[in-house]
Amino acid sequence: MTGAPAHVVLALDEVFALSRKVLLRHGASGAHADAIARVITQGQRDECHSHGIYRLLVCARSLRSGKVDPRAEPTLRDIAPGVLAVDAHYGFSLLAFETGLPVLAQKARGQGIAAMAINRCFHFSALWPEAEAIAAQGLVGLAMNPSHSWVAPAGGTRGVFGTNPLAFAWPREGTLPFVFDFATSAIARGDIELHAREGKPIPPHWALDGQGQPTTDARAALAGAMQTFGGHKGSALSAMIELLAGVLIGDLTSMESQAFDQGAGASPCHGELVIAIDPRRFGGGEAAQARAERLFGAITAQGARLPSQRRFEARERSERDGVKVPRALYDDVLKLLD
Ligand code: NDP
Ligand code: PYC
Repeated sequence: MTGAPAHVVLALDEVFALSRKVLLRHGASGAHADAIARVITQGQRDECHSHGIYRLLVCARSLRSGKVDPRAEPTLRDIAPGVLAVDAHYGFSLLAFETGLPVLAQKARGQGIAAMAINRCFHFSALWPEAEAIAAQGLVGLAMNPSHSWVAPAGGTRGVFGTNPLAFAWPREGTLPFVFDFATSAIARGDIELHAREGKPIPPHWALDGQGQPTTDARAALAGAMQTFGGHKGSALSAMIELLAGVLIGDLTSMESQAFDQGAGASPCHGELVIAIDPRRFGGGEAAQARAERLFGAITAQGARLPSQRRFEARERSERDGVKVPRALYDDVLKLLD
């Protein structure tokens, strides 16, 4: 007996239109709905499943919590020749990023390097779309942010750090940039949530249960504490992100963001630090691009892959064939329109 197909296939413009409709239905302004729908479509397109269509459920929950201002208009503040702050005014982060990017790029070109602090934003998205947007301007990009204190420090058992992503992009001539973007936890929390939704076990190094023991049960992991990647190394990087994208920019750490949520279950509210570097203004000179290409060539020549290669292949496939969305997830998203 054949049942309903396990997946639905959507064209990218259908993903965008559906996302936009859900967001508008939950009160987002047109500008926020556009900025969010663009990034959710990019996530699904690149098969970044933890940050694709699934995020519509998270955004809707955040909007229903009443914590997010769905119509907030970001404002810019010029802090120094190389420093810009964008106040999201408790709206989602993506419109704030889009608003600040042209000024950040202009400052980076003028100064060689510039930093943008995004403050008071609700944050749910992957960072590679932002790193790629910086690289598309011919600039090197770095982005990082805290989240909620779900992650235990190496050697500990209780949450202190967020899943704290770190993204980097290096522009390349005539081809897609070199990009990596990873949580400093062993895996993004969104992936554990997807395992929990689908009733699938997780690898034991991802998280500890409530008794501080490694667990393969996704629900026990969500109730316990996640682990950092690479033990003490991920732990130190995660602490750095709390300091740079929390304390330094005058915004919340992951522990403070968790407290701010007061159990509402909204996306974390905190800041983000974005850095742009103009490679033409440093000492690498004309040879820099060719030398970078030699480095990438030495990686791929031995059969290793560059980070983002999987995503870029997925992108090509999705642009051609559309994206596959699990039927249960699609149905849950449609329910958001009821
Ligand atoms: P992954 O572990 O899936 O991937 C991390 C990076 O490593 C990617 O750039 C990936 O490229 C690359 N990579 C994976 N395998 C290899 C390999 N064999 N060789 C070379 N490179 C490889 O990501 P995470 O689960 O850590 O994070 C997923 C997303 O979650 C990120 O986009 C992040 O921004 C987001 N996130 C957002 C948070 C927030 O607060 N907003 C919090 C935490 C995470 P590829 O994609 O091509 O596989
Ligand atoms: O997947 O860890 C995660 C995450 C946190 C906030 C947004 N995504």
